Amino acid sequence: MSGTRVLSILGIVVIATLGAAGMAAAQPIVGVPHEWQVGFPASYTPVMDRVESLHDILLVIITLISLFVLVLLVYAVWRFHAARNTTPSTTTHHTALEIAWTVIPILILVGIAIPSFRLLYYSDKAVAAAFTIKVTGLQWYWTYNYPDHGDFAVESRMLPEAERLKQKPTMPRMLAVDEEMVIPKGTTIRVVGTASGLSMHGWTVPGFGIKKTVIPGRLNEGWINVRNEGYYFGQCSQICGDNHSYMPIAVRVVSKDVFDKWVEQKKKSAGLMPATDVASAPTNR
Ligand SMILES: [Cu+2]
Repeated sequence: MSGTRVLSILGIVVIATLGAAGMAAAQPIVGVPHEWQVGFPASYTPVMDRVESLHDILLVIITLISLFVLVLLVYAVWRFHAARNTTPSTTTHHTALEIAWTVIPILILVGIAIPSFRLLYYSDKAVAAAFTIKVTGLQWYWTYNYPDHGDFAVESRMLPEAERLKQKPTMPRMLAVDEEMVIPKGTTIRVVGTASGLSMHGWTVPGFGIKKTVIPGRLNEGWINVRNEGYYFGQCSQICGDNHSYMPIAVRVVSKDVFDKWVEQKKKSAGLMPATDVASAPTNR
């Protein structure tokens, strides 16, 4: 093999390694709407998996009911047309039929309610959560507190278009924020939400299957466990006021190592000792 050939192969290897390292450092943009998208966004959490399965079951049930009603209507129009049915029936009551059309829909609704309530309670409370994040909706931005990591806070505001182009041009317009909520992948995280001020807000990330209305003076709970690293986006889903449409939700999911490093850095810049935990955190806050 000639010297130049070896050099060029080496060059390719170096470039490929650097490229891979660069890609590993930045998370891909995953949870965003796509053009011509129909139906649900892709699912990234166990809760959203179940939301999609429930939707699939319901779609079958409502399709069968709609087809059944359509067939009945078409049959009635054809069978009881004035020309075909010159002497109409004088029957006004049919007890068995009336019981059937009351009881069968009740059974269908109960059949739908059972998986629906099961899902509601599955998404409601985190089982064995690794830690908690407190989400606060303000007019008009979000703060994320990490009470199990010394209670530092992250303020998350939408980047105006000029700033986005300057700082984060690859991020989607109207969804990019100055600081994302950062979480580790594959970890169950309890999300408790409240609002400050007079407005309610809605902390909603469609791909996570979470939509928590956050209310001043109350704490609402949900949980997330995101499988893969990346950027995921959502929007406030309560009509909360003037700048309702300018308070996007951006979540950066990273590896556990990167998350730990990020936490250390946040603690330092918040003036917390690196070893601060819940037990030794200052109590005068
Ligand atoms: Cu809002």
